[in-house]
This record gives sequence, structure tokens and C-alpha cells, in this order.
Amino acid sequence: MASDYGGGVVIDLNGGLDTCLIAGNTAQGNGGGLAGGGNISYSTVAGNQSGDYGGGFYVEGGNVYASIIYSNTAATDGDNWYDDYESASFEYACTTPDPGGASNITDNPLFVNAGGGDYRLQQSSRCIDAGNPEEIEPWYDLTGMVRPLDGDTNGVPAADLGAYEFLHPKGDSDGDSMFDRWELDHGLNPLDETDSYANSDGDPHDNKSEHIADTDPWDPLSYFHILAVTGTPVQVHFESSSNRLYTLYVSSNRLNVAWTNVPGQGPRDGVAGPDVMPHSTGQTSGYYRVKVQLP
Ligand SMILES: [Ca+2]
Ligand SMILES: [Ca+2]
Ligand SMILES: [Ca+2]
Ligand SMILES: [Ca+2]
Repeated sequence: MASDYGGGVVIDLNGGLDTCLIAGNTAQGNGGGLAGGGNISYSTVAGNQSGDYGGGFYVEGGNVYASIIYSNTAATDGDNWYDDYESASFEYACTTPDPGGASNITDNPLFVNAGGGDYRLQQSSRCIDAGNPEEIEPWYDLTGMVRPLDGDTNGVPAADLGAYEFLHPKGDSDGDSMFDRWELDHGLNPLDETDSYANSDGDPHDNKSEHIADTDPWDPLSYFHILAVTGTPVQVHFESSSNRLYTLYVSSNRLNVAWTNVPGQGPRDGVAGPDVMPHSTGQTSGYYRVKVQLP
């Protein structure tokens, strides 16, 4: 969008912006992305430019809270923000120069691909979990993903600055031993630890066990088990996931607690479908079990 003033949004002092992306706008005059005041929270203002003051935000008042104002340009002054009368307060903001106020940072937010319009955060961004730790009631980011998540895997979920929450591949925000990403991919709640002991589909395994095996917690036919033991030498058949590790064990006695790892049979990656592990030393019988584990 292009205009003389407030290229992206002109915001009234009584107005507000929450969980918004303001990017790629131009103003001939002041305020490439934003101009005005009001309450601006959990928003990302980046890649905007102005012909005069305030490439990101031409400030006339209000509060900037838990937002990123970065990588904007102004022809005259105030690339990211310009506040001639110090009329606004900044808190938990990521911007340069440091506007003063509590818990602001000036580090580059490390967008995934600003040139391509992707203003989500890279895993090493300082904006991850840099929000107010007291805001723990769940809400949603710009993509509709629940927040706050534990994006730095320190065991404590906290909101990220800006419009996007980072989903760490090994984050477990509710501490229920199931990864956030897996919970989201499988319709479970990454901020509810009680769903790990639930058995959503009534098969022999609870959700926590289905997570370990990467089986479907909503499909009663999908749970980890040996499908068949065939042949001479023995072959053990099961379904595997390419995201988990598998090991074959053998015992001569079902009650024997000393299971032996079959030589050469794991731990190794699964294959995302029907899988088989052989006991190829001329074995014709025995008790077998397959162990599945997280990588
Ligand atoms: Ca977070
Ligand atoms: Ca979890
Ligand atoms: Ca959960
Ligand atoms: Ca299942």
C-alpha cells in the first residue's frame, strides 16, 4: 500500500492493533508502516519505508507491547520508529534504537525469509520466549497456532515477540512428554498435560505411548505391535515411522528378563510403513520384541 501518511495503517490514539503483520508498505510522507498511536501488541512491523520520518512507525502516542518493529527504512529519520515528543511507551519490544522502557531488545529478530514475505522467527531469534512470562492464558498467533509455547526448550512456555509463535521441533510446553509439534499435528493440545494419559481411540496404547511410537492417537487400528513372525530364518514384521528408531530383541524364554539385542538389528530408523527385521543366524524359533524410541 502507498500513501502520504501511514502507508500500512493509520491508527487512532484510542485504537489498537493486536497480532498483525504490517509489512511492505510505503508512505511518501511520515509512517511507512504505521502512523498514529493506540495500543500495538504482538504485531510485526517490518519491510516498510517512508519518504520522510518513521519508516516503520511514525509515533504520536500509545503503547507498543511485545511487538517487533525492525528492518524498516526512512528517507529522513527514524528507520524503525520516530517519536518526536516521546509520546509512546515501549515494553517487550524488539526494535532499534532502544526506545527505553522495560524488557526491550535491539537484536535482529532473524526473520525466516523477509525478502519472501515470511516474517516468522528462526530458531536462534532472541524474540523467542522474550515476552511477558506472566501471560500464560492460551491465545493464538497470526497463523492460528496456540501460544505461548516453549520455543527455547527451557521448560517454561512464554510468548514470542511479534505476530508469530515459534514451534520448536522438540518443544514440550505442557511437560507431558509429547512434543508440541506432534500434539498439534495429531489434534492434541500442547498446553494440556492431561491428554497424555488419555486414550483417544480406545486402542491398547494411551496417547503418550502413541507419541513414542509415532502412531495415530485417533485411529484404533494404528498402535505399535508385532504384526507377524514368519520364516526360517525368522523375520519379525511391524509398521514403523521414519521419525523413530527400532531395535529387535530375542529371548529363549518368554519370562526371561534378559532380552538380547539381535546382532545388527538396530537401533535404526524406521521406514514409514511395513517394516521387517530378520534374525538371520539360522534361528528357527524364539520370543521376540521390538523396541521403538525417539531419535
Ligand atoms: Ca514461545
Ligand atoms: Ca506436550
Ligand atoms: Ca498435551
Ligand atoms: Ca491409535
